[in-house]
Amino acid sequence: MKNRTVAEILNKTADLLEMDGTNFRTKAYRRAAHTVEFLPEDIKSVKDEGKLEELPGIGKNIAKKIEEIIDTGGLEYYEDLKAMFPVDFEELMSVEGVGPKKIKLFYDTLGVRNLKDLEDAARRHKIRRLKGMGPKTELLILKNIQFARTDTGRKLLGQILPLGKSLKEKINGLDTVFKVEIAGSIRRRKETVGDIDLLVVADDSMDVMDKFTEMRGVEEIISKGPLKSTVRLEDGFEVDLRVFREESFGSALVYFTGSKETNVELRKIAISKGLKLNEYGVYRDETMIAGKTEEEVFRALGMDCPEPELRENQGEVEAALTGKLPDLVDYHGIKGDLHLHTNWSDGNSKIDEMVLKSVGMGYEYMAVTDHFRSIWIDNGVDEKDLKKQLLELKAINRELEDTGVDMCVFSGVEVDIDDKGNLNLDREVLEEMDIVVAALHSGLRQDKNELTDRIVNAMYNEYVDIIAHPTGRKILEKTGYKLEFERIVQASLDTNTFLEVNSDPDRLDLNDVMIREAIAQGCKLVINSNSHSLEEMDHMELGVATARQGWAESKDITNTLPLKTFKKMLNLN
Ligand code: DGT
Ligand code: CA
Ligand code: CA
Repeated sequence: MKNRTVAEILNKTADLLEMDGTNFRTKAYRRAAHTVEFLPEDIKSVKDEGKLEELPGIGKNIAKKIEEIIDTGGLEYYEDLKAMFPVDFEELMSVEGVGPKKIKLFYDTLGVRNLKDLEDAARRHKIRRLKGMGPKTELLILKNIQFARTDTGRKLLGQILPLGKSLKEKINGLDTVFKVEIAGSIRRRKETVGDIDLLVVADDSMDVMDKFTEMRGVEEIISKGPLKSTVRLEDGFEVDLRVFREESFGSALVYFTGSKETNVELRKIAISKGLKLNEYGVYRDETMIAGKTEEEVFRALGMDCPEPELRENQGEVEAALTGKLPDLVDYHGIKGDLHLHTNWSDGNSKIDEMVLKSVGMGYEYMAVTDHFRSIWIDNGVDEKDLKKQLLELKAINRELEDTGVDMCVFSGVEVDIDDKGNLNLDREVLEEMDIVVAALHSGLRQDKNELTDRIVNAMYNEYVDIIAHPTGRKILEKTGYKLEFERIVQASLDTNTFLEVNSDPDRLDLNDVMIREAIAQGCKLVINSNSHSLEEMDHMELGVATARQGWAESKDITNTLPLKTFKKMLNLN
């Protein structure tokens, strides 16, 4: 047995002891764990020589425990402690900032047993009401939960959505298939996805299952039956495919779109109306009264049909019952991408290629916002480049006008916010730019207050229009920097600076929770792709999905405005 494994069990024992407050015993186990972990020789040979007690911090009692671990691979004392608290301790401990004491508090007061419970409690604002907690801790916990999910085999939505869509197309191409839809977390557009769920209506379900399980890219057939099959793809990703009769397709969609939590609420409503709801339909007594379409199912329950992005049991059920669902921003509602990098800086496409792509995407405008050179961005543009670029943009706009193409290309730049909150670019240059995007790229180890000050300071710069990727998070990689988000929101309102929803699949920043909070305060946002290539411009839909998850409507998103209104809003001419 490795020293590290022994140390780990000792540390976990210390964690459990710490739930009841740090006492000398906790400290003793921690010290012992440390000694074992950093011991140059093999702990087993020390034990065999009978010299455990000679090690620093290891007394008779802990020496016995170490012997037990080495001999049996486990520790009864640890198991006993674990049994006292029926919580998924390791899962909860994996959330940065959540330690034994908080776990005990959450369990005692809110009954939190696992990550899902913790997420629910935080989303329902139950954490902020606890002693010693507040809205900020709550928000931080939510952020860190996403991060903690790194090891759970979840993948980025941006990675899986294209795969899901191509599977859907493939299956749709089968002769015996009438209908196919993506369900599950992908349909809800959750930022990370556990597996792909597909629902099918088909003539001959066994034929569909044969073709599905024999598809190229399938590495392993996990299960195969006439109604449900599961396969693992070569990249390790699992796909569930289920076949339903057409009359049940709507209720199957409702059920397998989830979320589980929303389903629970829906079933309660069905029961309260004397109905039964399952994946096959809505029933009164034994008679099926709805099931073919989702709308029909929701109507039978006396409610409007919430968009899939809303189905996280975050108030959408009540809104659907009272006719108060939001009119979510449309996937085709974006009129222009305001954060684009070209080959003038670190992008790999030319301006005119990005212009063509924007036209193809149905935009009315776009902004070229190359990085301004700084110590952090050495392949950025400098003042001279920007002056030259302005001339090129003028020429491009003239040409677009001459050829009757309705596209306006705004000039712009993405500037660093330095460690004092200033921009490293002269006023005269900023003044020339239509769109100034500012962001933090460095000095991120400052404390929350300082980081917030820097962003707020940049917002008060009269030329700054947009704060890009405001929290700096990378999904599955790192939580964002710590910010006082209420102050950012307030400054956004006071200065009319837009917070960005960045569509980069790794970022999706702001996230759904912050979007909802910001728009509730009246903030205006923009959704940008932050592209460095033509392909990345297609990421816009991920940003829109995130905004929809944050209940954003068209009125909340400034770049849904048509060109004329948009220009007026930004004082551009
Ligand atoms: P994922 O795959 O972890 O990203 O998340 P989902 O939501 O896609 O979850 P998944 O694939 O386990 O199941 C798909 C949907 O099926 C889920 O959103 C709701 C429904 N569902 C699955 N199991 C249950 C269950 O035990 N109870 C209820 N009410 N619904 C379930
Ligand atoms: Ca799923
Ligand atoms: Ca599934």
